[in-house]
Amino acid sequence: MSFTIQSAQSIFPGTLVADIVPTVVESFSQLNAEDQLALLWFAYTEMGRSITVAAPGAANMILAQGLLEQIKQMPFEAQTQVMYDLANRADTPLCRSYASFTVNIKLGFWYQLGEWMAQGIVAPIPEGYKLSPKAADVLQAIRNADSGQQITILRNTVISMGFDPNAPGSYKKVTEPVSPPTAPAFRTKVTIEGINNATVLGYINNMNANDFDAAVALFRSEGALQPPFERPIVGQDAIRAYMREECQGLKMIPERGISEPVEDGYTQVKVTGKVQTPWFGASVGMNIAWRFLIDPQGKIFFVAIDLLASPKELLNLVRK
Ligand code: 45D
Repeated sequence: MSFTIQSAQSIFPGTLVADIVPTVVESFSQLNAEDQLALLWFAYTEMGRSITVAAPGAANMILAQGLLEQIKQMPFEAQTQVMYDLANRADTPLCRSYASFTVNIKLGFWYQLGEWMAQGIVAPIPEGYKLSPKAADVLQAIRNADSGQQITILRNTVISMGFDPNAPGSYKKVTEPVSPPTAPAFRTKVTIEGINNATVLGYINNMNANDFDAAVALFRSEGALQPPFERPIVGQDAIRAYMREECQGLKMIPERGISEPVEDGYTQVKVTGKVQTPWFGASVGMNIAWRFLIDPQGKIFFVAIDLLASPKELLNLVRK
């Protein structure tokens, strides 16, 4: 038997992922636009009491500036309508522009609107707004999640807003400036308890150095990378485009792992640890597993990144 991307997806089947994320995102999507906006406002401001979100870099925000200025000039009613349209995925020019943004620009766009809502420049959530019982349940579910799960829920609700005329999964052009890789003298080298696989260590070290070309070169040409709750991204070019858009400034802090040979000269490796996003820095460490399948030539055939169900899962290195 030889591996396929599909069969590779089920290596280390005992890994418990944070199912709460897709469940809550799905319930959220069934709420009406008023409830959605109010709920996000409550969740975001409650979270902001314990963790701070970093302002996005100016270079990345140039693309959203036009839309933001346009919204800033509008009367409150029109501003509210724009936000409802985004949540309703209405087919408007503004919703189409929003959908063309990269993930970070979408987040930066809402970051700015949130700041302006707090300052009274953009229409706030009406004082005393009462969530429907269903929305209140969704908010409670978010409160019960850990901080890494909370920010993933927030992120995933924001990225699906707007109107995307393209087929889902069609790859958008890279529009953000890419920072140069860290100079060799300044690179960090991780150690992972139980792991000395050069490909795995090289992957993490290159990702931490923002060296996506070197990280991609570790993949087989038709290899795949599967982000949390997403389908695999297949092929070196698609993986590179994805990394430039979504992996800048990530800090990966692997802790421990297990490696074992499987059939046909392949090796499966599971590593657990934390990942920090530049949005929240060290104040949120997401509990993550990487499940690698390395081919006989030492190339990455497949790697899945999972958001773990609980911190206890960091110690789950069982093979089956
Ligand atoms: O609607 O090895 C208001 C990969 C109210 C790659 C609002 C990875 C109204 C390979 C509050 C204004 C990337 C997969 C809205 C590893 C309203 C690899 C605003 C993993 C919307 C390890 C809301 C990386 C706002 C990971 C401003 C796991 C919300 C990265 C802002 C995870 C939310 C990154 C923000 C995450 C969320 C980042 C900024 C989860 C950021 C989340």
